[in-house]
Amino acid sequence: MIDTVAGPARTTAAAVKAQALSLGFDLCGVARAHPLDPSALDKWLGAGWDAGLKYVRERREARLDPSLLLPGARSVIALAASYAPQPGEETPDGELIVARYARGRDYHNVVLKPARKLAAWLRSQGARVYCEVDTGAVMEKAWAQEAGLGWIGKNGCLIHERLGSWLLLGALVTDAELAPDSPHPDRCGDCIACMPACPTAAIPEPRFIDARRCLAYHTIEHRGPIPPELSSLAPGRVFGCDICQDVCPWNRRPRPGTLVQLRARPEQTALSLNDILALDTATAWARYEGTPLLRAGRDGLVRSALAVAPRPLSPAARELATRLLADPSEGVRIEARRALA
Ligand code: B12
Ligand code: SF4
Ligand code: SF4
Repeated sequence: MIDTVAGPARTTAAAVKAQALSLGFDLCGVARAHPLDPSALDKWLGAGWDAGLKYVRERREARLDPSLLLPGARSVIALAASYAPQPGEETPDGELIVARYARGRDYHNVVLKPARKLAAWLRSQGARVYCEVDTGAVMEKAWAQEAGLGWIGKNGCLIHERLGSWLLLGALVTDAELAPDSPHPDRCGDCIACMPACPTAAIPEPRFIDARRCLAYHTIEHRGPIPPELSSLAPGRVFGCDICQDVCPWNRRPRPGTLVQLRARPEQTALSLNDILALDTATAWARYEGTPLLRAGRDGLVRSALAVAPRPLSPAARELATRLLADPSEGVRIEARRALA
């Protein structure tokens, strides 16, 4: 593809990609900005699979049309940073398992920082840019597939042939006209390993996740008690869930990632149940500030720990849970009652 410069900006796709890689991203691709086919998002919302996540539903139109985020949008720059394990990395002992993406620094900041630097550089080249990571109204997986970074697997995650799906995504919308890459073909083939592996049957159809049944939703996004019929199906998954990615053949030997801040820290990988049951807000902040774990807050972590704690509780855990029957948080009180029942 010829890399041409058009519009107001003085840059090329090749220059943007070189800049993105120098900032620590593992992958960068370009798609032409256009309105997305609304059918998949509308099907997901219509079926109630969004579990009432307000931020997705409320910004439906902007999610589907990048020109509503940036008038005159011409290109979408898709970015990915890998958090694949380092060679020889092992999961330390602990009753509570943290999802892999949450074992390092908070990716919202780690990935947003270089994305903002890339946006600033593009602006210095005369382009206008919309820049958000994760929380913005951008369908990051759809753009990543269209920009050739990988394909959306049946487990609902974007997969790269050599990096697997241990990727965090970001996307910039810009008025710079950049030579687009070709969309990535699907490589799942006949495999369906992830679908029956999901313990809570949260993948009703290939590529669609029913957040109402997904442990990632319940342990990270949701406040309040977790339906016991779900939490009992994946003991120990205290923050997020990786089961549908762990079973994926493309994740068997992924190349390790570049950004050191995303590397797993042992103290954030497997947590001690008794430590979490004894957690107060000040300790939670001191221990987990700057990590994704604080997104659930002290109440969310303690609530999830009680919900997914392997049963029966040890005598020490029972004692701690008994104290939590009088906790100020209603979600914690309810889960403490259930754990002791
Ligand atoms: C809401 C949300 C969730 C929800 C819903 C998940 C989901 N798959 O939709 C919940 C809370 C359950 C969740 C869980 C997780 N999430 Co999340 N989540 C998001 C968020 C904020 C929006 C996703 C969204 O809009 N979903 C609605 C559906 C309809 O949209 P979509 O899946 O993108 O679908 C579009 C395309 O994929 C396409 N499409 C969909 N289906 C089909 C089918 C076919 C046949 C075709 C051709 C196209 C197609 O069309 C859709 C509309 O354009 C994104 C960030 C972002 N801004 O995009 C992160 C994001 C998807 N999450 C991420 C992560 C890391 C996770 C977890 C792995 C965390 C964890 N370990 O616990 C789990 C994974 C669960 C799973 N198996 O997907 C990463 C995924 C990285 C990757 N490799 O794909 C993202 C991109 C965040 C980021 N910035 O890196 N998440
Ligand atoms: S993250 Fe866990 S609960 Fe959610 S779809 Fe994957 S396996 Fe199922
Ligand atoms: S487990 Fe199989 S079907 Fe599921 S995402 Fe991986 S390759 Fe695709």
